[in-house]
Amino acid sequence: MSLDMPYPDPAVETMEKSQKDLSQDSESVVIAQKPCKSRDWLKFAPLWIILILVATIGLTWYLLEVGTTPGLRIPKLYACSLKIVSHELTYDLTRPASKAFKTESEHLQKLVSDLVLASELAVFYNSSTVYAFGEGSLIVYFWLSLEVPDTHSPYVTMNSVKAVILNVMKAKTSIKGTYIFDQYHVDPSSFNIQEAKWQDRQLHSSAIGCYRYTYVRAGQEIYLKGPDYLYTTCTWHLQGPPGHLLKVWLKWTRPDCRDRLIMYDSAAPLASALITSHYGCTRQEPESEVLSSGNVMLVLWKQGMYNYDDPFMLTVQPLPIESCQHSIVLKKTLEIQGQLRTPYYPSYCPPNFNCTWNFMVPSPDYGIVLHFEGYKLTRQYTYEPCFSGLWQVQTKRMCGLRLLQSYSERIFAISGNVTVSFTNNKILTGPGIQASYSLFNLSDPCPGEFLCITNGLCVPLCDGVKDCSNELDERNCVCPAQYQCSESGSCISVSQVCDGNKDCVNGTDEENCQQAVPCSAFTYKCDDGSCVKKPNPECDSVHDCRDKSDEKKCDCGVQALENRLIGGVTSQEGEWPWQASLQVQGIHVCGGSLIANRWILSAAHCFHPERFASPEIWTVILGKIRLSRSSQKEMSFKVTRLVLHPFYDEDSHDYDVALVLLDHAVPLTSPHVQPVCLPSGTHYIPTDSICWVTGWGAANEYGPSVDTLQKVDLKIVSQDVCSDLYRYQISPRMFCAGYRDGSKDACLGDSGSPLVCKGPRGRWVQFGLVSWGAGCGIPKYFGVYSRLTRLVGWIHNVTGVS
Ligand SMILES: *[C@@H]1O[C@H](CO)[C@@H](O)[C@H](O)[C@H]1NC(C)=O
Ligand SMILES: *[C@@H]1O[C@H](CO)[C@@H](O)[C@H](O)[C@H]1NC(C)=O
Ligand SMILES: *[C@@H]1O[C@H](CO)[C@@H](O)[C@H](O)[C@H]1NC(C)=O
Ligand SMILES: *[C@@H]1O[C@H](CO)[C@@H](O)[C@H](O)[C@H]1NC(C)=O
Ligand SMILES: *[C@@H]1O[C@H](CO)[C@@H](O)[C@H](O)[C@H]1NC(C)=O
Ligand SMILES: *[C@@H]1O[C@H](CO)[C@@H](O)[C@H](O)[C@H]1NC(C)=O
Ligand SMILES: [Ca+2]
Ligand SMILES: [Ca+2]
Ligand SMILES: [Ca+2]
Repeated sequence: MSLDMPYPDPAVETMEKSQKDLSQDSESVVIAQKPCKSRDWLKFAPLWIILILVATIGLTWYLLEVGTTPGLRIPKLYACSLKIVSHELTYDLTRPASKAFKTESEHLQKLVSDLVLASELAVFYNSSTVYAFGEGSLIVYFWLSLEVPDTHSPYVTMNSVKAVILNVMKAKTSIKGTYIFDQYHVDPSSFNIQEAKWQDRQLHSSAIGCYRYTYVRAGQEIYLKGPDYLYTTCTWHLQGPPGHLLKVWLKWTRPDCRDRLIMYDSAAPLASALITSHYGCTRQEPESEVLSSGNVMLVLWKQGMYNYDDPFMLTVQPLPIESCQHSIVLKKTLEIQGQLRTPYYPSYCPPNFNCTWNFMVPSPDYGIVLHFEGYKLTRQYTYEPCFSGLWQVQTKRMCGLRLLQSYSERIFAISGNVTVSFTNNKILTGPGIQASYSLFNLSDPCPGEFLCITNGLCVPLCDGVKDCSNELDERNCVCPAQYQCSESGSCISVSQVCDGNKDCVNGTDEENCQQAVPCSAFTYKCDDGSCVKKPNPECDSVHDCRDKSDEKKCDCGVQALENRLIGGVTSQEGEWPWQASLQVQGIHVCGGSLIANRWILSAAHCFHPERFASPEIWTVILGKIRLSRSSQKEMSFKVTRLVLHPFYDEDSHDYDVALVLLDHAVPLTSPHVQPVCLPSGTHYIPTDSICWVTGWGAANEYGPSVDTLQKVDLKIVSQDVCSDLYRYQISPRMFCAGYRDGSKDACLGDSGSPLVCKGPRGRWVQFGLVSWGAGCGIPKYFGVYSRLTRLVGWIHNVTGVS
């Protein structure tokens, strides 16, 4: 299609040609003056001899200076800008096709060529081409093209070119400090030069037909008009006031497009100035805010599918460049005291910036912990460049790295004044970075827990789950996943603690059951932060916490059928009142569970395929037993929001949990629709406990579902056995359940369906949800479930319910 053709600019072409002629003239200025008519040569003998002499000297100089192999010439291209203080930007100058643009470009190209030709670079000069104008008072943007013999190429660098041209301007400045050429007064200090590639220039000219210039004043936010669909490429040249950077807000508005938006920290699409490139309509980042380092930015659009509507919204806003130097005086507390943030967080990191934080530590007993989500620091051993920022913590240099995990950097203070700095030398950036900071007790960094040295996090010690990647939290445990009697050192089951029977020799397992004790892997944390020794003290009608918080929020996990055990595999009405059917176009796709009056818990992988990612397509049905038939007890809901765990990893299935927000609150008046209980983070379920999984058995949307809600009892498998079977695929966020011989169909429950265990007083607690597994009924292969005790923190944070 002809629309794809690069925009032909006759002005630019002729200018380039004339500049080339000009440059050739200058290179061969001596040789070109050879006499034209040979028979007249005697007449001009003295002049001729002089000319020969001059030519010889010139040629010698040329060979010595320019190189012995004049054949190989390296093209060099720069994107430059200059500020013309004597002129103002006019509307016509923002339109490359206008006559004014053409006239002004020709004058200014002459200005540039004169500058270069008056410098040591004269022999290398090829052309200069004005490509844009900007405000302030008139900024001219131009390409400078040189051709340098390969022997000289290493010496002609961006910095040397800049210095040489600045010298010419400075040598000829007026009293006012400007360089004057005809009627133009140039501010030499404004000279800006960036390395460019030939492809950058081609890309730029391919978009020139759909070029828009926008100036945005301080305090203003401008909505940028969408692209012109007659073209396949458009550019927005954005400019703000000096001393400001630009923030571009981008929101993709359609589910189906493949448009691309590329942002540059320059006025031309220079690969070396690329800030970020966004593919359209992926749900990973429906909305983002991108910052430039200065007051110029270029946004380039490339068409995906043909659209009648804009698939995105764009605004631009200038923000004052803020200094990122902070002094923080820390208080004597172990609580979180604040956040370190990149400028204008949660905007993207600006290109080329640095931040410094000076912490005053109140006493040498403390260290500082910086806690990151989805980002970690790794030691920089050599001085290789860092791709996501360089950190300096006291004397240690570290590179930032984005990953789907949490991480804490623990700083052992050398003095009371700890300096942390962050530098982003790259142009290519990503989402802004923040870390919370707090103090930790140097002699007891993780009270009741284990300090995992590989990620700086405190993890449960000797609870049977290898939380730390070096597994040291489960090494050398005297009583792994058990309780150790203090008097004899012998091990008893955790469920025997505070159960009324003396199981340790002297009965220490029954002591201090009503008092606050140091926290550990199976103690329960009350709302006031104190810990009680009794495992799973919630909702057993005994006040175990001083603040009685263990007996609050007990309206959950109650079956409609009073503790009546029903045989078989088909469920009865009201047996699992939290069970949800998540449907798309009337077809059951995944299971879920009601956990609060507007929230359904399910698996992240249910929503991961692109076509299942938007909330609008989903319907949630509660109180359902038979898929084929609706009953009066059923309630149906639309979905307003899907929240996948931010660390969910499609390949490893790690963090396979999602929350579904219903369009209205569930009326909890019917015993057939009731929420299930969520476990506490230290909820204890012994290995070999029998728990239940429910569901309609659809393995995927095409897989067969059974009509009536099924139930199956399964054994909880120890984490070691599970890991042995699946090798390294089992993370601390997973556990196995099933039978060694595969006798029971462990894949009966559908993805996202709950695995529930019976707690005290017949209350059901959801311990897991169906995630993945090697296959159904295969001997020795268990089903793998998401371990909710490791995920409830996130669930509470998102739902605001605790
Ligand atoms: C020099 O300029 C001409 C056009 O004027 C262009 O065709 C040629 O490729 C340029 N050479 C380099 C190395 O940029
Ligand atoms: C940090 O940034 C400031 C300006 O924001 C600059 O003056 C300073 O030189 C930078 N320091 C480093 C170490 O890059
Ligand atoms: C802490 O140290 C930094 C540099 O190491 C220094 O700039 C700052 O003034 C110091 N602050 C105090 C309060 O001593
Ligand atoms: C640090 O922990 C030790 C050992 O638990 C304790 O004795 C000390 O009081 C704690 N110090 C602070 C400042 O909290
Ligand atoms: C356990 O009780 C016995 C007798 O009551 C006593 O002799 C022994 O010292 C006690 N052991 C501990 C560790 O308290
Ligand atoms: C929950 O939010 C709190 C406060 O914002 C934060 O400290 C904590 O790390 C979050 N927990 C999880 C699991 O996201
Ligand atoms: Ca552990
Ligand atoms: Ca006991
Ligand atoms: Ca209790």
